Amino acid sequence: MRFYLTTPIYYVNAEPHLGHAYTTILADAAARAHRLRGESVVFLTGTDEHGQKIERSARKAGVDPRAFVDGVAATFKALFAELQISNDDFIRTTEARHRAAVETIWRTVLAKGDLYKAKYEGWYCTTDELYVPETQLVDGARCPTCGGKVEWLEEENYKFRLSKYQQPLLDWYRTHPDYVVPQARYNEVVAFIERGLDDLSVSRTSFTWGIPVPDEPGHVVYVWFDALTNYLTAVGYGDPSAEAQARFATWWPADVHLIGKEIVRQHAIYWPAFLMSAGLPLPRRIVSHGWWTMDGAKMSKSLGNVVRPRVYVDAYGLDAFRYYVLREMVLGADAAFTDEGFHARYTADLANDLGNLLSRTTTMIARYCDGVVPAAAWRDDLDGQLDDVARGVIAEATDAAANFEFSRALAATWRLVSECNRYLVSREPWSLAKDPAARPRLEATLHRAADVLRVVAAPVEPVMPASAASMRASLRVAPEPWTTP
Ligand code: ME8
Repeated sequence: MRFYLTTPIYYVNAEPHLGHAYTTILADAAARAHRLRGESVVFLTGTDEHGQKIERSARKAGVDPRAFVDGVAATFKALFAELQISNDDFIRTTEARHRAAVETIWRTVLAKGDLYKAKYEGWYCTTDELYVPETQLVDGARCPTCGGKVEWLEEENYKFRLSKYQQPLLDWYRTHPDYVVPQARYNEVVAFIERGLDDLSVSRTSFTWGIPVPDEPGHVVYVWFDALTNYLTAVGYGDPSAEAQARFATWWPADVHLIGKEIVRQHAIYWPAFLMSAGLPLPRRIVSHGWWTMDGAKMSKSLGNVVRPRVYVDAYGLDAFRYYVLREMVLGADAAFTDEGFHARYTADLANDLGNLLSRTTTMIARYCDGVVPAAAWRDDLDGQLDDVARGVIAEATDAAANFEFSRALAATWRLVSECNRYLVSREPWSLAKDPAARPRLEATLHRAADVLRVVAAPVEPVMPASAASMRASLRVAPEPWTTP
């Protein structure tokens, strides 16, 4: 069993914010859950470092693009280390291995007859690095995706015969009804293809910060054609060594490309078409999530309305931050990040529900049982009910996590935490402890509470690895896989 999971590679025009942290934490939780199920995992993230936007940002900063991208890429790496992201690789599109991969796919697509020279005359959004058809402009001059001002572009390009892949893409989508998650995004993709696909410019000639088009001086590869190829590069594409070829055969196609909803079209239409042209298998699934908003607008580098993860990690701890973002955002929907929301979840879910259950259980085991979890030789209906809830919760959390729905997985898990707190309140082990005749009931009660915590530690682990470890340490139980009932 192998699982190859990717995040978008992030533009290095500015330092990372909550949005980048979120996608990467979500991917990290999924990667950890798959590893806990005994699968071998490649979890890839990285940075997208070419194109006009980056070149301009470097110029604005008064720095050479190479030095500029080195500096910003380092801030992404540093943040991901702080967030304890367990990525297996970090790709930068300015690396030699990536240039080799882009040259290889370019030559393959050219040999297929899918590239031709043409002149592009039209609108371009540099923020999104997208060609914008006149008909899609908002207010005659704004990008429909980011709302920023588009620019008029006239330059010689290579075009990719995207139109040729309209029917193959529709056929693919008809036979893969779960290809893009959630369903609403799938429907948008199919509708977009059905409206008709125009050929797409895939090289640029009015600036130089990019991968040179092979044998074609003056052209650099369009940044999206360059960036999407990163998913191939990381598993060995473009490297002729036997080791790399074997790696590519093992790991391609990717199991999941996890992305934000604004880049579904590039991943669900352009990328599969490039791969079909190159004769390569398509990734198995595209999972997209919604936006973090602030003051009603998408949090973005260009608007500057951003949350810096470090502020919350420093104030509340890393696990609380990871918990909040994964619990708060329902997959596919937007979510508002607020200080009040963060504080409320921190207090209610972590300190009160889970924190109390753990502290009262371990305190009583220490006080009444010399710190050793007792055996359970006694039970009644209340125990049976708790076991039923535990079984249902684990089944739901497992299913939800497999679908990147960590909010649902955590909500289910916390139902068990609350149920167990209620169980303790009904049983009153603190009163049972006063009556020697009630000893079997006391031991069974503490056993069961400890066992619920053991069970809860499994779905907690991918989200809050350190907390799961400390829960297990205080109960003296060994780490165990995700699916323990
Ligand atoms: O699009 N809420 O890079 P990018 C949630 N380089 N997620 C957010 C977010 C928000 N407000 N803002 C950003 C690019 N993200 C390209 C990708 S892939 C071959 C090339 C996250 O720096 C989300 O995952 O603009 C989104 O898709 C990604 O960052 C965009 O990052």
